[in-house]
Amino acid sequence: MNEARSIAASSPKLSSVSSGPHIYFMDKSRFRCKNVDKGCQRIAYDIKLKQIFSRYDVNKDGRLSKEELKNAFSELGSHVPMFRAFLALHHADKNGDRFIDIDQEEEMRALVQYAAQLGYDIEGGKL
Ligand SMILES: [Ca+2]
Repeated sequence: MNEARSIAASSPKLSSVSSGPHIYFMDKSRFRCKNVDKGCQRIAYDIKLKQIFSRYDVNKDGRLSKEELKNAFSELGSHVPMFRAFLALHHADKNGDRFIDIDQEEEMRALVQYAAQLGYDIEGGKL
């Protein structure tokens, strides 16, 4: 009897709590998709690209070799990943050591810039 009463008393509260934030979240995400400006989307896209490239430093030496770049461009959906790796090095290897240094801002920015202008669709985030 006591248990039944406490369930009855708590269930309206539970349903209002569970539907409330859900509706709020849906509204919020619709708002976000429609109104965030392109600049913010571009920043998020660049960050994601940087994360993808960083993941491909498989030997963890802090830099991306042509082979590692090839694998990254392959994940990004390139049909010619070796060619893209070659061109990425051409664009972004500023000190000419044939690697993209992940910790070197200038090289990573140039790499991300090169990849971004190719317009890869990363998790539906094509720009
Ligand atoms: Ca370099």
